[in-house]
Amino acid sequence: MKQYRDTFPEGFLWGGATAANQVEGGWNEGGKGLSVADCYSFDQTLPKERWSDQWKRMTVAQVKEAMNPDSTKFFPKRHGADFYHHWKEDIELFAEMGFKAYRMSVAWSRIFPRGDEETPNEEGLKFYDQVFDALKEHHIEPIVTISHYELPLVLSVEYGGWVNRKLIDFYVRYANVLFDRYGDRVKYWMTFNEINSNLRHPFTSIGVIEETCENPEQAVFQASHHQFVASAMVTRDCHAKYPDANVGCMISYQMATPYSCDPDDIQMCQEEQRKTLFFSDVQANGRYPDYAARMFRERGVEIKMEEGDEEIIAAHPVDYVSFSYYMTMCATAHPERYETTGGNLFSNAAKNPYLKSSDWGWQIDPKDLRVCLNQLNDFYHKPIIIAENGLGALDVIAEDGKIHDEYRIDYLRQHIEQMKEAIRDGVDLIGYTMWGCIDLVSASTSQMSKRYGFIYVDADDMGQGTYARKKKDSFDWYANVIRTNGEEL
Ligand code: BGP
Repeated sequence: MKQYRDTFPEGFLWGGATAANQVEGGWNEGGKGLSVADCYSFDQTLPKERWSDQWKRMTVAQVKEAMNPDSTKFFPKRHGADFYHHWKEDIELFAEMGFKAYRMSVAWSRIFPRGDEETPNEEGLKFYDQVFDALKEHHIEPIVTISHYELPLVLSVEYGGWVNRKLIDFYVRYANVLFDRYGDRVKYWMTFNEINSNLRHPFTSIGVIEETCENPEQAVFQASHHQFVASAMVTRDCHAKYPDANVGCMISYQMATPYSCDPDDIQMCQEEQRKTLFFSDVQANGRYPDYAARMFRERGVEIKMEEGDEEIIAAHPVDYVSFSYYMTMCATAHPERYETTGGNLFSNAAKNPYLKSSDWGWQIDPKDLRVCLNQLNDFYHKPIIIAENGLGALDVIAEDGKIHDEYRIDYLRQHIEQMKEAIRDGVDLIGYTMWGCIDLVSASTSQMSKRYGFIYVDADDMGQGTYARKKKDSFDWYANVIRTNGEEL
C-alpha cells in the first residue's frame, strides 16, 4: 500500500510555463518560417465577445492575408513578449523566483522553417542551445513541448495539416533533431500541447482549415490518429537515445460534471468527458478506448490506419500525464433551460452558479482541481504534471509604480491548496508549471492585456511599449511558495 504523504515531495517541480508562439516574437529572425500562430491578427474594433472567434475558426482568406507581405494587419503572436531578445534576463528572473522547472516549447518553424526540409536550421538550433544552457546554469529543469500550436504554416497550406500522413515523418525527424541536440540537457518532453483541442480549434492544433473539409470531424480524428502514431514513435526514439528521459501527453482538462441528476445530463456529462479523455486514453493506455468504435460510427468517421499503427501505439505509451486546468464545465442535455457562460470554451455547458468568473468570463473552480487530479491518477496510474494553471487578468500599475495582483495570489493559493489535498489523497503529482509566468500574448484572443505573469511586460494589445520587465507582487509570493516547498501559501 502507498504510504500517506502530507505535503509536496522533495524535488517537486515548481515553475512556470510559456509557449514559443506566444512569448518569443522574433518571427522573421534567425531564419524562422511562418507558423499557424503567425496568422492570427488582432482587430480591436471588433466587439470583445468576438475576439476569440478567429482562434476557433480560421478561413482561407485570413491565411492568404497573413501570407501577404504587404498586409497592414497587426499579428500579435509574431511579437509575443520578445523573449527572443530578453531570454537571458527572463531566465534570471525565473531563477530569482527559485524555479525548479520551466515549461517552454520549441518553435518548430525555427528549426524547420517549412517543416519538410531534410536538414535543420542551425541558427534556430543555436537559439535554444543558449536557452537550455542558461537554464542548466540556474538548475532549472526544462520541460519541453515539442509542438505547441505552432505548426509550420507550409505544412498546413501545402500539405493540409496533420490529416496528411506525411506529417508523421516530418514530426519524427524534427523531434529526433531535438533529442540529438538537447537530450543531454532536457529530461522532460511533451509531444503535443492540449491534444484534445484538435476538436475545438483545428487550425491552431492540426493546421486544418475547416471550410476546406467535407466532414471536419473526419479530418480531426484522422489527424489525431497520425499524432498518436507520431507521439508513440518519438517516445520510442527518445527512450532509445535517453533511457532516463520522460515523455508525456498533455490535455486541456475541462472536467465535466452533470448540471443536474437528470439522467440526460449525466449521459451528456459522460459524452463531454470522453471528448477529452479519449485523447489521453490512447496516449497513456496505448489503445483506443472501447467506446471509440461507436463514437466514430455515429459521427461518420472512418480512421485509415496502416499496418503496425496500433502496435506502435500500444508499445510506446507516455511516461507521465499532464494537463492544463483553467475551468470545469456543467454538462447538460438542455442548455436552453440554463444560463450559459460565454467565457468557457465549450458547448453544451451551463453556467455554474456556485463559481466566480475571471475578467474574461472563465469560471474559477479550485476545488475540482483536486477531483481532476484524483481522476487522472485513478485512470492512468502515472506521474502527473499540472502543465498550466493561472489567471488571465487586467493588471494595472498603481500610483506607487507597483502591480498589486492580490487576485492572482488568491487564485494560485486556492489551487495549490487543492494540489496539496490531492497529494494527501495519494496522487503522484510531480510538478506544477503556472501558465504565463511572464506576460505573453493570449492564445485565444491574441491580446497582451490578458495577463497571467508574475512578471509584467510593458506592451499593449497593438505591440506598443518598451517590453521592459517589472515584478508584480505575486513574484515574491511565489518565490516564497517555492522556498518553503508549498508550506507557506
Ligand atoms: C491553453 C494554451 C495556452 C494558453 C492558455 C491560456 O489553452 O495551451 O497556450 O494560452 O490556454 O489561454 P489564453 O491565452 O487564451 O487565455
